Amino acid sequence: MNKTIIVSNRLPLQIERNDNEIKVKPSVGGLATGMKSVHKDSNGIWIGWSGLTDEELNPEIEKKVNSAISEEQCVAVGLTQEDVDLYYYGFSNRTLWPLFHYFIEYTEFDQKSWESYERVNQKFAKVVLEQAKDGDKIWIHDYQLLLLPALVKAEKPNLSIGFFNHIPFPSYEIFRTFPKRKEILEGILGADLIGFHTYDYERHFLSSVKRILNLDVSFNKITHDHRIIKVDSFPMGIDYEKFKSAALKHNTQKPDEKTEIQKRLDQHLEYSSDVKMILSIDRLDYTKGIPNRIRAFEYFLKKYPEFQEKIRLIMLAVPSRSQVPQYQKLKRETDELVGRINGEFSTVSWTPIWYFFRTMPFENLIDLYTSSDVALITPVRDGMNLVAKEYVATRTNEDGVLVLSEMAGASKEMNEALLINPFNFEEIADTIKQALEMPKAEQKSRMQTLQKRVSRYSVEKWASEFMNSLKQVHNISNFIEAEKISDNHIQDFQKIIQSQDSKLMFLDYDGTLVNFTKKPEDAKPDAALFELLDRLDAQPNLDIVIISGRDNETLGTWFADKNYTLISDHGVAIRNENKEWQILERLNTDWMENVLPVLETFVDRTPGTLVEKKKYSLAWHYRNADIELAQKRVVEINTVLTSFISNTDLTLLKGNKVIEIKSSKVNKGRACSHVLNQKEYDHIFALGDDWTDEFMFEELPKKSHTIKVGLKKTKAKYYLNKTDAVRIFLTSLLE
Ligand code: GDG
Repeated sequence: MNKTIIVSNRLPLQIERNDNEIKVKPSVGGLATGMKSVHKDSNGIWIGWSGLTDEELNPEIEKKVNSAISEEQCVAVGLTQEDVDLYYYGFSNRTLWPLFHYFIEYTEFDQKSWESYERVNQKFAKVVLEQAKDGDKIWIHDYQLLLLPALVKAEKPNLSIGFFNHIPFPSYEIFRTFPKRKEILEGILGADLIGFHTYDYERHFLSSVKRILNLDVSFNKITHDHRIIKVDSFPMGIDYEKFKSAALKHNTQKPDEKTEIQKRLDQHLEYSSDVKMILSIDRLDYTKGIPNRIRAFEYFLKKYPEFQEKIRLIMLAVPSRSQVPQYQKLKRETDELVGRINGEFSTVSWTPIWYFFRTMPFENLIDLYTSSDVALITPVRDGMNLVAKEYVATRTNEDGVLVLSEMAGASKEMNEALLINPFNFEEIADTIKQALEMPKAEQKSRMQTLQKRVSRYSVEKWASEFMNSLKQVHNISNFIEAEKISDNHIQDFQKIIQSQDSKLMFLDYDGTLVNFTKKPEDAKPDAALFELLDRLDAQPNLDIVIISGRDNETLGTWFADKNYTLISDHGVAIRNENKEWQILERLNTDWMENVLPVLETFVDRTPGTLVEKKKYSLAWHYRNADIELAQKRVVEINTVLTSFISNTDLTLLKGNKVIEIKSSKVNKGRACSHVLNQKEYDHIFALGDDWTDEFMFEELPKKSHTIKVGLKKTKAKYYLNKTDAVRIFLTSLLE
C-alpha cells in the first residue's frame, strides 16, 4: 500500500530524557493536529529531527529514542550540534527567515552556513529515500527544507512530492538580492505541488521563477525539467473544535477550578464595569511587530487618556531563537519599552501592561483568549498567524474584537476583523478605541462571520485539500496524450532507420535541433549538429528535410554545401538537391508596411523585444524582455493585430516567445504535403517543438511518427522532454 511521508525540521514530539530513560510525548501543535489523519490513517511516517543532537546521544540512548519514536510512526534525522548551529540557527533563521519576512538588513549570508544547509538537506534526503517507495507521497514542510524536494525528485522521480511554505514568499525585488536565489528556486521546484498560505505569496514565487529561472509559467503551472508543477494557495486553519470546546468548558468553570492566572484576570475585570483587556500573543520575534504594538499602545493612552486605568494590555511573548543576536536585541528593546510605559503611566491600582515572557500551558492560553475584549495582533510580516484564528474560535459568546495587521496572511480571509497597517500608530490608536467602543451587535455580526469561515477551513480541511490536490497534480503529466518515447520505441525506430525502406524525416530547427539563444542569429548549427545530420543523411534511403521559420537566405547560407532538403519561412520556399530555391506559395507582402510600424511601437514600449523582418513574415521576439511585461504586451498585440488583420489572409502565430504575422496560405503542413506529393515513402518522421509544427503533425499521414519536443499539448503521437533530448534520440537511432 502506498503511504504518505511527512517531512519537517522537527518531529511532532517532545523527548524527555532522564539519565538513561526516555519518555516521548506527542506534540499537540496545529501542524501535528492537521496532519494527524494524513500521518496516522495512511500508515504514514513523519521524518524530522528529534530535538536531541548526535552529541547528546550514545548508541544505547539512540536505540531507545528510535524505538520510542517509531511507536509514534516517526523516523529521526540525526543532526550534530554544528548542524543545529549552522543550518538551523544559521542559514534558516539568520538568512532565510529575515529575507522572506522583508528584513533585508538582518539577512546575513555566510558560505559556511549555506554549506551546512545543503548538507543537512542531503541528510534529510537520505532518510526520505531510505523510507520512500515508488508511488508514495511526500509532503515536505517549510523553509528549513527548501532544497529537499529536488534532492528527492532527482533520485526517485516517481514519488509524488508536495511542498508547503509556512512563511511568506517575498516579492521578486527582495528575493533577487539573495546570492543563492537560483539554487533555492530549483530546490523547491523538485516538488510537484507547491503550496503557500496566500495568493500573494504564490504570485511572488511565480514571478521569481519566471524572472530568475526564465521558465514557462502558464497561470499557476510551471513547466520545468520535463514536468508540470502546480503552485497554489492553501490557507492553513486551526483545530477549531479543540479551541471551541476548551472555551465552552472554561466558561462553566466553578471558582475553585480556575487557574491562578484566571483569578488575577477576574480581579482586574471585576474592578469596574468599564474595565477592558487587550490581548497580544506571539513568539518574541521581530516579524511580529511587538515594539510597534507597544509604542502604538502608548500613543493610544496619550491620545485617549480617558482609557487610562481602565484598559490593560496583556502581552504574552514566548521565548524563541534566543541564540540569534537580533532576538536578544528585541528582548532588550521589549523589556525597556514595557518598563518605560509602565513606569510612566502606572498608578497604585493599575499597570497598563502585564507582560509575560514565557510559554504558557494550553489552559492559560484559553484563559487569556476568553477573558480579552480585544485581540491586538500587529505583525509587520506573518505567513498566516494562527493566534488570530484561535482567538476567534474561543469567542463562544460571539463577542470580542480582532484587530489584525494587514501584513498577516490571515488578514486575507478575515475581512471582518479591524485591519490595520502596523506602521501607522495613528490608525492603530484609533482602531483600538473603535474596538473598545464597538457595540455588542456589531461585535456579534463580525464574529459570527469570522467563526463561520475559520471553523469551515480547519487545519484538517487544509491538510486534506493539499493532499487531494497533490493526488491530482501527479496526474497532470497524463494531460499530454502523446506518449513519451521509450527504449522500445527507439529500438523500433532504429530498425526502420537502418532498413532499406524509403524514409523521410522532417526536422524543425529552432527549439528542436538547437536551443533558443538570446539573439536568433546566434543559433547557428554547430559542428556536432552537422556531423549528426550527415550521419543521418548517410542512412540508406533516408531523406532529411529541415523545415523552419527561418528565411531562405539564412538556411541557404548555413546549409550551403549540404544535400538535405530545406524548407524556409514556414513553408514558403523549398530547396532540393539542385540547391535552387523554388517558391511554393506566391505571396503578396504589401501588408508589411502597415503592420511593421505597429510592431515597432511595441518594441519601443517593451525593452528587450525586437522585430525580425523576414521575406514573407514579421516576427516580434520577446525572449529577452521582462516576462511579465511581455505577457501583458502579448495580450495587447493580439487585440491590436487581430482587428488589423481581419478580412485579410494574414494570421497570427504564437511561437516560443515570439509572435509571427504571416499569410495563412503558408504553413508547414502544406509544405510537407508538397514533399510527399513528389515521392512515396514507407516511413515518415517529424520532430518539432512549436505551434507552427502542429500544422505539420496534423497534415502528415496518420501512420507517421510525429514527435513533439517539450511538454505541451500536441497533435503529435510521441514526445521528447526537451531540446537537449533530441540529439540524444537521433544519435540513438544510428546505434
Ligand atoms: C509560523 C508562521 C504561520 C503561542 N504561545 C503559546 C502557544 N502558542 C501557539 C499559538 C499558535 C502558535 O503557537 C503560533 O502560531 P502562529 O501562526 O501565530 O506563528 P508562528 O509560530 O510564527 O508560525 C506563521 C504558522 O507558522 C503556521 O503555518 O501561521 O505565520 O510564522 O498555535 O497558540 N501555545 C501554548 N503556549 C504558549 O505560550 N500552549
